[in-house]
Amino acid sequence: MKVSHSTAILLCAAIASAHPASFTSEKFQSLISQKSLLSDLKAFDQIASNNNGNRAFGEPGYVASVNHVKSRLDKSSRFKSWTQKFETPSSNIEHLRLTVNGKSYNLKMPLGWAGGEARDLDITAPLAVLDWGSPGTCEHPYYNNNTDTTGKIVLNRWVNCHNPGKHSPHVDMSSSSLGYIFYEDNYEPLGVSKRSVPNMVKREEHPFSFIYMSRADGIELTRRLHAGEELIARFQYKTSPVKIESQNVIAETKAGDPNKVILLGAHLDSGVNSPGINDNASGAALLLALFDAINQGKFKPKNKIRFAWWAGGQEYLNFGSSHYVLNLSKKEADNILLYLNFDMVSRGHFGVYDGDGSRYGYYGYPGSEIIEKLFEDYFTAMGLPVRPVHWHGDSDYYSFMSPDLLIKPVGGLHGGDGLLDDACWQQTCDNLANANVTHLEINTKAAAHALYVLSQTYKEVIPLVPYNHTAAQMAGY
Ligand SMILES: *[C@@H]1O[C@H](CO)[C@@H](O)[C@H](O)[C@H]1NC(C)=O
Ligand SMILES: *[C@@H]1O[C@H](CO)[C@@H](O)[C@H](O)[C@H]1NC(C)=O
Ligand SMILES: *[C@@H]1O[C@H](CO)[C@@H](O)[C@H](O)[C@H]1NC(C)=O
Ligand SMILES: *[C@@H]1O[C@H](CO)[C@@H](O)[C@H](O)[C@H]1NC(C)=O
Ligand SMILES: CC(=O)N[C@H]1CO[C@H](CO)[C@@H](O)[C@@H]1O
Repeated sequence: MKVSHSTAILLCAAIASAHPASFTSEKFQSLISQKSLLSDLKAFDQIASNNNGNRAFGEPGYVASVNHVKSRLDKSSRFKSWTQKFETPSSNIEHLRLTVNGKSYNLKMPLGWAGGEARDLDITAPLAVLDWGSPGTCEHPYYNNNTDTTGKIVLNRWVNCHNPGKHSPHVDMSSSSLGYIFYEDNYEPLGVSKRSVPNMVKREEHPFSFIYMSRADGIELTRRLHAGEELIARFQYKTSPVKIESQNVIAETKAGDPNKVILLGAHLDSGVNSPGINDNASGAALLLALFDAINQGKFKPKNKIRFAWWAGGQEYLNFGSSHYVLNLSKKEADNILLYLNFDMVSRGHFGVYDGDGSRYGYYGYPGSEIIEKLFEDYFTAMGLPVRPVHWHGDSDYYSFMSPDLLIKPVGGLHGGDGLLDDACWQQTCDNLANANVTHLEINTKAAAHALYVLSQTYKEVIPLVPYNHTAAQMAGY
């Protein structure tokens, strides 16, 4: 951590002068109740059970989650709350089929890969397998240079390094193959989605890519190809464009300076095959517990506090938060002091975003290091081990630290990466039993402490950053 002495002194002075001695961070934290956290987690778990086992973006379980949050906020006289509706281009997958020498194989389409436009493919071509020679290692990735993939449908085994999504060998996708079907050496893909949304992958290079088959099928076909068998594959894929309607839920304190807003957010949706209790009902419940604590009226924030439950987490490219940011007026954007994000906070590590970049070299806007230190000091004082968290760009903070969107001090908590830290990540077992409410309570109290301090500070401590509207417009949402 790199925080100058002068900053630290300023921070203490600002806090001391801003709040009456009678109401302390400890008092605010004592208003956080494990009961509130547990009852919200139970509600989200029940919502998933009642809605095909998920609370995913564009699905009925998400709508029910929105309604739950709204019902929690509605009665408050201390908060103003509203929803922000928006539409996202998406596509329905009508069919996705592979037959090889007449036998059909199941394919899976990870969420986010299909794109939002109409597609209708029916391709018959020889099947080839990328020959990696000896297996690549995570430390020494290498390229496939040996297979002629021209005019072929290519089967590609990906070496899974630490967790799904992190693959070692670099696929040379510039070849003139017709498309790629993947399987992974040590895990099964997480299931098929019926819908998908546009993403950053340039699909123009190949008619299709990022479609998975099961490991067993992939191994079987690879063995046959290596044995010299000639395999003819037919790939059929049809999608039609649709628009997904969704909404963010937002609540802000009536009290506090409207020109200095502290924004806290968590994505409210789950993955497509999961109740999403740790990911990320935990973050949603953390915000609701803070809302409850403030709603008791004992705590008078100096800066305005705004909570956001975002539609569309990482799987949907943070659509909810990026829509929110791109829809802000210049004044609204300028008034945001900082953003705190909470993602997967009911188990795993006490993970604090690496605001100053001292661990991973990628840092947030000035002020982010102060937020990191606040959280770190809190956990350290409690004798709890802190783990700095990399800014992978895979959660809603991205919209608040990206030069193309909004550049604000950012921070928050995140318990760990994917399956490495949560064996139930994005799966059906990410249910109530996957959450550790004691862990969540500790994280919520840490958030209460940070919020208490930050909502009392002056702009000398956390600078107000003028928002550059031109830059945001140029991002072309
Ligand atoms: C294989 O291809 C990669 C990427 O095009 C290149 O960097 C590498 O040097 C090639 N290796 C060999 C042995 O040709
Ligand atoms: C935000 O969206 C709403 C509704 O779509 C629209 O009325 C408003 O003008 C937008 N504001 C900005 C600043 O884009
Ligand atoms: C729950 O979390 C607390 C705090 O991190 C930890 O001490 C406890 O061991 C956890 N319980 C289980 C069953 O993992
Ligand atoms: C705002 O962003 C645009 C585009 O990046 C840039 O040209 C301009 O200089 C910026 N304005 C200010 C005041 O920083
Ligand atoms: C459903 C969803 O979008 N989950 C995301 C939660 O956040 C982590 C990292 O912050 C992502 O890896 C998950 O995909």
